[in-house]
Amino acid sequence: MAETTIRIGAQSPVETQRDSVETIKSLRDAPVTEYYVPGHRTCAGCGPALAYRLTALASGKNTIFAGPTGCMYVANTSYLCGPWAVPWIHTQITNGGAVISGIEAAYKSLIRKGKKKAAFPNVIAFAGDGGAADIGLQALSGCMYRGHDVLFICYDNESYANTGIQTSPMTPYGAQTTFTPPGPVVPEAKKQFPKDLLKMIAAGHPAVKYLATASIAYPVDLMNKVRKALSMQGPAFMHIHTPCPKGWSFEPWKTLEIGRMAVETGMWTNYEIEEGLLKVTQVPARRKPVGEYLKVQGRFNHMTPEMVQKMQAFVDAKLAELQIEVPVVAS
Ligand SMILES: Cc1ncc(C[n+]2csc(CCOP(=O)(O)OP(=O)(O)O)c2C)c(N)n1
Ligand code: SF4
Ligand SMILES: [Mg+2]
Repeated sequence: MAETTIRIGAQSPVETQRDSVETIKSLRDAPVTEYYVPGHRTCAGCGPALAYRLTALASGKNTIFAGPTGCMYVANTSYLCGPWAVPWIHTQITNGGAVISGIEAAYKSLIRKGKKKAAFPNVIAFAGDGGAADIGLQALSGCMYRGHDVLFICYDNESYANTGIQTSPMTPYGAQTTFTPPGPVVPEAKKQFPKDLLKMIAAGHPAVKYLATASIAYPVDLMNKVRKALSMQGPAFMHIHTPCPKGWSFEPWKTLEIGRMAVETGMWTNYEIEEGLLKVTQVPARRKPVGEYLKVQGRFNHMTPEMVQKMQAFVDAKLAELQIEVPVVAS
């Protein structure tokens, strides 16, 4: 009987270290070649579309995107047409993490066998909060746990936007969605506070060496974090705050202003965790009360002073956990 050899476990390593990329010092210094180009059908002022554009600018030509179902698939594509000037694949909303795992493993295998001479690519999943924190969480967790050399990005518009603005685990307390209308039974609309997705990934996935939050209102910081995530070997995770004018009910020209206000009020904090060390990357000189952020968005327009106070207490506790001690001062 002929002998069969089956190799189990570690195979010869494949060099996946990418060329080092320079830190971007200011927007003037940012790359100019676009890989997410005009022609899509997202709403005017769409925060997720801006996050995509900035991510693609930072990651450059040697990138493959996987897009779980959501606005960043549906509103970006029409028949045989999409805004990506790099390879892109649609995945089910459930399985962005599984698809990027497969792409990464296939490239490693082809390179190992000498069938692919090209440099190892940046493999990025660009999933909504539903596709990352809820329906797609299992595949995300599996991908991060196995240690694939990929970047998984959750663009957070705080709802299942594409199907009509339904609540997701990332929808803030107090927000109206089509599944959480305020009324006599549930006056606060959404009753729960959101999941802490980054903390979940950080706590339970030892292979992940780099995690970061970012905001489209701080584009240089966002692009540098994408580059840093891609320069690491192994899985990286980013959570990006992406205001959505349609779902949050604000005028489309206020997207950046809303993004900035989220950071200034403490509703969002930009930080990174590298090899277990947490560093806050934007500490506002003074904090605005959360009410200033809430009152400019129609989704919160039913909130009573007591509900706003409950939100303030939640934000204060979160910032205390991050050791941010900045006093709240009304403008
Ligand atoms: C298994 C499954 N359930 C439900 C849907 C319907 N669906 C398509 S897009 C979408 C919303 C996705 O929300 P999110 O991931 O947050 O992305 P967004 O639309 O907000 O950009 C839903 C529920 C689906 N395609 N597949
Ligand atoms: S609903 Fe929101 S996320 Fe979707 S395309 Fe419009 S602005 Fe963008
Ligand atoms: Mg969403």
